[in-house]
Amino acid sequence: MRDAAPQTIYLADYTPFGFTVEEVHLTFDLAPSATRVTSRIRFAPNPDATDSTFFLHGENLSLISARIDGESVTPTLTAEGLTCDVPNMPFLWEAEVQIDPAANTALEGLYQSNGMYCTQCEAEGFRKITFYPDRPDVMSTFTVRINGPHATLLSNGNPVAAGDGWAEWHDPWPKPAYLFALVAGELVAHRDTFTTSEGRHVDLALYVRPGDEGKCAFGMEALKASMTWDEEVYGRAYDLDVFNIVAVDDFNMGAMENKGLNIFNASAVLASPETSTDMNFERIEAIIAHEYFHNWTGNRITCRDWFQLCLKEGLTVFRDSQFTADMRSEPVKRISDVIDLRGRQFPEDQGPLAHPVRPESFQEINNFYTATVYEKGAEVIRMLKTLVGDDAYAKALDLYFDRHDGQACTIEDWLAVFTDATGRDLTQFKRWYSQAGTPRVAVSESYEDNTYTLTFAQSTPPSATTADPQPQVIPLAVGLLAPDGSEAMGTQILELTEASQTFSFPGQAAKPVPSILRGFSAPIVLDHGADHAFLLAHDTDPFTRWEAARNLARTSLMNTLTKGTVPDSAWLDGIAKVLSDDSLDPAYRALMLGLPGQSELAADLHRDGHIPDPDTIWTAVTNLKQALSDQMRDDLADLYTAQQVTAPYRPDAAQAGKRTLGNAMLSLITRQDGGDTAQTQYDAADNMTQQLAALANLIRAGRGDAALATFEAQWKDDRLVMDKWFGLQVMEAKPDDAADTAKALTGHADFNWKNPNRFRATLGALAGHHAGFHAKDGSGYTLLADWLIQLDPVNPQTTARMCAAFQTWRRYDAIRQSMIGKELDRIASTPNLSRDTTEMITRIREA
Ligand code: B3K
Ligand code: ZN
Repeated sequence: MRDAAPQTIYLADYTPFGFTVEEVHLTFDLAPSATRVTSRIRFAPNPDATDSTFFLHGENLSLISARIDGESVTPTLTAEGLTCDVPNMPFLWEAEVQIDPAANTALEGLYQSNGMYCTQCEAEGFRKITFYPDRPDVMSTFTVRINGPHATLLSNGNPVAAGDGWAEWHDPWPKPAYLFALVAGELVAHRDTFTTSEGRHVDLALYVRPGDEGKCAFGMEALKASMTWDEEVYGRAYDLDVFNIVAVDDFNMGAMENKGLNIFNASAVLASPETSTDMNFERIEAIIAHEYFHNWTGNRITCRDWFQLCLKEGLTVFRDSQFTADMRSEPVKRISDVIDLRGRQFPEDQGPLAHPVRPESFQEINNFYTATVYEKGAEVIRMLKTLVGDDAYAKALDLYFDRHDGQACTIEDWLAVFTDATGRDLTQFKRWYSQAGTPRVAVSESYEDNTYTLTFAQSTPPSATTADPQPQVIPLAVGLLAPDGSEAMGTQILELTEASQTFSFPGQAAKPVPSILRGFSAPIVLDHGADHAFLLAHDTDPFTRWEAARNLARTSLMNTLTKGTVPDSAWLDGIAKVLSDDSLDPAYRALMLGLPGQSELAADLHRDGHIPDPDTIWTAVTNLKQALSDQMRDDLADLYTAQQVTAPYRPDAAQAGKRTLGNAMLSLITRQDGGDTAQTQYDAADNMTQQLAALANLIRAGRGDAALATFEAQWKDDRLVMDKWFGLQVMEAKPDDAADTAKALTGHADFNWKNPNRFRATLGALAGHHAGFHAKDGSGYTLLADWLIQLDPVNPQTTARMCAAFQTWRRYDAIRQSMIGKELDRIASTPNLSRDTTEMITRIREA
């Protein structure tokens, strides 16, 4: 169905709704193509509002009847909702609508997935269920009755009563409509219980389709660990008698924090050693924690309007990263987050889709669930904590929960608790919420009369939404190392506030080596020609030590790409030493080995005034890996053997770290033995981490066909594993074959393109294969555009999200730009293109 005409919404235009909602009663009579939704809603005039227009959102609804205080009324209907004359006093609104969950392929509102009913309402999906003021600042209690012939009938809150073919739920906590949820189907429950620090007994259940019972235990343990952690670290206890999670096969993103009834993409909750990799386990643990943590940061305290999305998302990402750091390894988590930030957020901040952490306008809010809002939003909170200190952060958070529980808030409210708790003026700091773009900080140094001096110059390039960026408050964690490698000055936080600032460190007997941006204390790009080899050998901060290795690798690659030089021995020697250092955590050593992403190298080349060539980048990276493999040839087998785990599989950090390093060694070994060791590992593997890594190596070595066939035969009935099979073939394809491989896979009988996981596994993998997507003949661009055009009318959200693959197009040569430009034009001129995709393509084309 055609979306309503695109309209730009502005933060500056916010006004409160003219009515408050006292309570909501909903009755669902479920039928696949004709579900009836009856609503009884008590409204009252809102004394805080100036506009008393009674407008209820509603999309794709057939209105059967409407009544006010029992009298039939005839509202005025538009494509976006309805208006109606209402009394100037409290009144009861009743409406009956009919909807078609079976035809809802957009997976927003009430839809069916493999015969099961489920909902996704954030951000604006509730209006596809019934007429309602579908905005986060309208909060109410909900009572829900579900009538349907299903074994499982779930909604938010606590169960009230149930009988044959019906169930009633009541959620006592006022909530916005975006947190509404309903699930109905023939599901099985994996149950447990939890007693909160306040003595509340909570029944926990993870609902899955029959056959998936064996994949629930890990998710349940992660849930209990999250509940405990939030009590211990943030003093936040759970507040209902039940907490339910449901796994759904067709879902547009990872998961959703609906009050008391979290709905998860099956891939973000189901896990077993045979079917899930260590990375899957870690991701699942983090997403379960994230959704659970939303109960306080998002649900109890929600957003006034969608511009404030980072209020809940930035904070909740920050909290889940703290949780993972506590559960696993803090440095490994920090480094992984930085890799992710540079891979996903920096391109956004530095391209046509740049927007502030708190955007000021949008057409389709679903397009703003971005790495900037989430991950940079979390970085901003991390900086705030660094600036005020741990104790003041805890005090400010307590104040936030005390002051705003039950409210719909803004970033101003959030910053005010920090100011009130610490006395600190955050006026300049607030620029992190209003300015887009990644600040660059250039470093220069001098040393005279035993005084060492560092000068920092910050600047942020202008971007699509921020024409004239002003200096930011940048906390720089800095340490100094003496020439013998010992620490001359422990970590200090320097606060940059000016465009250029100098800091002096007297009493230095010899010129020290600075270690700057320890712990990645701010989301910036640091321009610093430091002695990276020295820092790699001696730095005491795990992040900057890792960064030193990264910088050596980057320098080697950039020299190869711009000057044609061979791989640099500084990196090769430094890494060889680190790899053999058994005192270092294997997971950390594996991270040391990683190279900058190929897209990241393209961005660096572009910034330095070169035109990046994806094939050349691919070759340079491949040659560097080969050089390391050659240099370490004699040690690889021992290093590999030392990482083999003989104990039964556990997805914990210690075992996972060994497997990560072991598999990093395997890929170096494959460059020597052509895949013999990989074949042995494949044949012996009893868990997915080992099986999948071996398969990847076999494909890379050009001998993957047999293993791919046995893998398919073994796993053809497991959707989540088959997603890996689809994705891996594209990821591991040679650049010239990637588009063909993806194209062939889209012809496979199991390529269900309407399933977002399968679509992303295949075409998302192509978009992520730098040299493959940017293949010279344009085949990658055309294939992706063909599929985006096909998917758009079916699922605009997933389509729009994948358009971001084109956001970096202005970096490349004229021929590639012209080919991408044509594909963007082709998408843009598709009749009836969704609002979501139209907005994304328009922004990308304006670059
Ligand atoms: N809040 C949801 C995301 C909703 C996305 C809507 N397009 C998941 C999360 O961030 O926890
Ligand atoms: Zn979230």
